[in-house]
Amino acid sequence: MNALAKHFNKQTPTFLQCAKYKLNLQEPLIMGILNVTPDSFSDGGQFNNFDAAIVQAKQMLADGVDIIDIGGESTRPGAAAVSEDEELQRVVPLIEKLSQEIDVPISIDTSKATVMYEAVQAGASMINDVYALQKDKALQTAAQLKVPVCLMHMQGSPETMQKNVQYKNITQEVFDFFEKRIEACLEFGLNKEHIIIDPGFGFGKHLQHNLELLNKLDLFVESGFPVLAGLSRKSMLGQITGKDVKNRLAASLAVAQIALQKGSQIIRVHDVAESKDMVRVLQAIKMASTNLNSV
Ligand code: PT1
Repeated sequence: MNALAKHFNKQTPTFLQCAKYKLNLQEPLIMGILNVTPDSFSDGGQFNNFDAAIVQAKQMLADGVDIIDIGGESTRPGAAAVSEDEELQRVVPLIEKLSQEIDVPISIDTSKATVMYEAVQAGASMINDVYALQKDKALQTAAQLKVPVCLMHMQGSPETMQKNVQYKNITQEVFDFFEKRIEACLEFGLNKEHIIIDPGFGFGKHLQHNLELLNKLDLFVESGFPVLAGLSRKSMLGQITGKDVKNRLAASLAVAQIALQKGSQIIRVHDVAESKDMVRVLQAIKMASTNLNSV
């Protein structure tokens, strides 16, 4: 089953080095979502304004965020692509300002090589790519930038991905995809310790696919690559609960907790304060169980 066997790290690395920031992979990391797209799926573009984005980032920091993920192109189902210039204008000034003002790594959520490059020059220290570096020059650029990269699985493209969803064996296919992408990354000289994998919940997947991937997340963790899970407010939670996007906090916490219990190291969330409390509770329970074992 484990098609990633070839690339197995004996153990998941202990740290993730994001430029000057060293993140501890032994405890759950919270990646806070900062969208600067006017059509962002769950905040309705509330934070497309520069100053509001700074305020939101500072709030996330106060709430205990570990990484801030900045995206200038929406990738929710049905979203249209934006031009490179537009994306650059949305993210670069914000990253410049934030990286000076707050002491937390910034991740750039983009698939465009130029945006990756400019974002890292502006102060970002991680790349989050829903196309897993498959777009033009993305592999070369990421290798040159020497920052961690999250490789996400997607079937199709955001605009049409929910229209023709097809898998024979979703878990196997997502595994095979990672194997190929990791191989390509290593060929281009990316550091193995800079690779993070993400099954891409909601990206060309039906509810049953998303649930299978969540149930099998521990298999991905066993590959030895850190696993990121992005489930926050997604439509799969709406399908289960019947709630609209504004009322999916409890459902989001439930799935984020499952992802962490299955060993995933990073959760990508909108609600940082609430997620942080959930993480604190999990950590307290884990500590109590290790203490018990040692008596
Ligand atoms: C994700 C992710 C992402 N999700 C990573 N980056 C989005 N690494 C953007 C829905 O079904 O999971 N991992 N960047 C947002 N994309 C979606 C997809 C938003 C599906 C909503 C849905 O509602």
